[in-house]
Amino acid sequence: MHAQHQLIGARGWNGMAHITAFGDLTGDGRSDLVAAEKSTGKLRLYPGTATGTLGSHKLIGTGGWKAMNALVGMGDTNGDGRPDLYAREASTGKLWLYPGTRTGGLGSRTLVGTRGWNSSMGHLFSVGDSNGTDAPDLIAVTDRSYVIDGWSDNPGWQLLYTGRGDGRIEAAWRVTDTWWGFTAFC
Ligand SMILES: [Ca+2]
Ligand SMILES: [Ca+2]
Repeated sequence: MHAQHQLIGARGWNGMAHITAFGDLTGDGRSDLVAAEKSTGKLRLYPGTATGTLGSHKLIGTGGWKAMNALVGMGDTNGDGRPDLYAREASTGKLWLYPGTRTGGLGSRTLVGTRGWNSSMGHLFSVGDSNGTDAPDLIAVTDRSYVIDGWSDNPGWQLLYTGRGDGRIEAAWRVTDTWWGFTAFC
C-alpha cells in the first residue's frame, strides 16, 4: 500500500516561501494555509475547503514578509478563539506575534521575543498545548551555535517555550538532545 496524494496547488508554489499550516483562520472549521510571496513580500491565506483542496487566496499581509525567515502557525495563543502566527525577523532575531482576527486577517503585531531567535535556533514549530494550560507551546531546535554551560556546538537540542495564554511565552527549558539531524521542519 502507498499513500495517495492529491494536487492542491497546480502552479506558482515555487514562488512562495514559508508555506505554513495556520489552523482555521477563516472560521469555517477547516485548516488554512499561509505563504509569503517571494517577489513581493506579501502574505497570502489559502483557505482549506470541504474537498480537501485550497480555495482562492486572500491577501492578509501587504508587504514586508520577505524580512521574516520563519513562520509558525501556533494555534490560539491569546485565547480569543482565533489561531495566531509567530514570525521570526531575519535581520533582528526578533520573534513577533501576529494575532488572527475574527475577519480572517491578522491584527497588529506584538513582540514575543526581543532578540536572539536567529542566532542559535535552527527550527521553530508549535506543539500545541503540552502542559495542560490550554495555551499552545513553542519548540525550538538549536543549531551549532547554541551554548550550554559555556560550550557551544550543541545542535539538535529541543527547547520548550510554554505559552502563557496572553500571546506570549515563558522562558525556555531544555527538553531533550535527541533531535540531531532532524531537518524536516521549516
Ligand atoms: Ca478555514
Ligand atoms: Ca488568537
